[in-house]
Amino acid sequence: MTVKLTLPAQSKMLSQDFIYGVATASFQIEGGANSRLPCIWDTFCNTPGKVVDNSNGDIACDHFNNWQQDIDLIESLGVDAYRLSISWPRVITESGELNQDGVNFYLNILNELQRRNIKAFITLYHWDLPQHLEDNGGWLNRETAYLFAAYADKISQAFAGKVHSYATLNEPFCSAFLGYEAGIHAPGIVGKQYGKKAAHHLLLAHGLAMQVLEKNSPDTLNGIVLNFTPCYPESDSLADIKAAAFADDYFNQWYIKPLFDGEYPEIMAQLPKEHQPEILDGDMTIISHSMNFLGVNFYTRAIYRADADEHFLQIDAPEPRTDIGWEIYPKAFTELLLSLNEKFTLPPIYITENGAAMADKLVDGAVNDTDRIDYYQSHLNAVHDAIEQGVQVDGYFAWSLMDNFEWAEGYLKRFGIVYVDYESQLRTVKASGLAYKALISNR
Ligand code: GCO
Repeated sequence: MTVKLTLPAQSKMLSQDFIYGVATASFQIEGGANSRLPCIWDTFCNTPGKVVDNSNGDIACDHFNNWQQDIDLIESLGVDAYRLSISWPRVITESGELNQDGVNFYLNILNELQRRNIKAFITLYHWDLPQHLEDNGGWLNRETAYLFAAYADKISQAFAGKVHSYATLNEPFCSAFLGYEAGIHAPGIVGKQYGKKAAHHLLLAHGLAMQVLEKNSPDTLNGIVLNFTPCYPESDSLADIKAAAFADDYFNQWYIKPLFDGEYPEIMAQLPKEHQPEILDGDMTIISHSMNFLGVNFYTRAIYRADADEHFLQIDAPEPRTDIGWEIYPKAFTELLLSLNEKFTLPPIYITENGAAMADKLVDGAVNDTDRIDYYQSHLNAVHDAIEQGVQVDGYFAWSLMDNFEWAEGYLKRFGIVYVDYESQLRTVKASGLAYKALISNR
């Protein structure tokens, strides 16, 4: 039974400069929904059948009221950094002005973090688009990219001197594909003609915001957070290998290649015209603005086989799996980091999310989540292996600080290293949280 997290004695991940943190996102933890504008996730949650347990983000972990105690909790874990996202509908009014009450909510948090020497890693967009912008076309409307840059401009001025790092977007793949193509995330739009258009506007928003951050906040680490689900062929057949490569371009490379190479993957030419984004002159230059860091989120891999009708067919994830059904396959993490490092000229990488949903049980005031500790151990090892082979990784964030609203899964899947009782809002540090704390403090 694993109760400890360890790394080889010489590991760079045991140096004091390697940053360890915990991560959250505004809609998933805050609640306080009455004190901000509605966002697309409010609407999605209120549409029957969209969220498994019919829950919503009205209260969530009530971090809106419990934030002080939550910062005590973060400090108690001994982490170097806290990755949080800003709720756009909390800080910007419908007419595009700063909402000072909302800004103050975050300023209080940033001041407390600073006082305790915890670095703030801010994500400007973790999926909670103001609903009034969606009513105007959302990410299918190019204008949203410019409104995002205007928000980034105002908020980065308001936060001056209090932030260590800004990520423009969290996982544009999820916003674009899950939100505007598969329709399983807000705003729930379905159709292949939409996904890549939304993706282009998201990436444009990122590039425009990078220009703003470079001007307003030149001393912070500015970049983006991408998620990767590496694609593996089911067999050695050429057809399966091609299917996996196509899926990789469609789901993964689509979001990183424009950032570093200024172009979309070649498979774009194989997509029907009406599925392609509309790219204006100069867009790719804006999108490929240089960055100070790349955030990488990793949870699992996916396996594909060739398919006569579609370019690829994803097969069911083999065992072992986490409680959300995702295969546990840490080798893909090392291989991902190596392949990104080989394909692109990257700035330093931060692992901005990694973690596992497990079927936790609170027994006698404790959660003995040794399965999650095993997950963390094997994935920390995977990062260590990539570093040993030459990849520059400067930090690692556990997803998540605490159990929270897991999007379309509602509150049924627990990713925290801290357990949340949603009735009492009582937090209990799980065994994994204690192990993470010990790893960090033993450096
Ligand atoms: C993500 C998300 C998190 C999820 C986590 C588990 O960026 O995908 O940041 O919000 O909760 O990934 O699905």
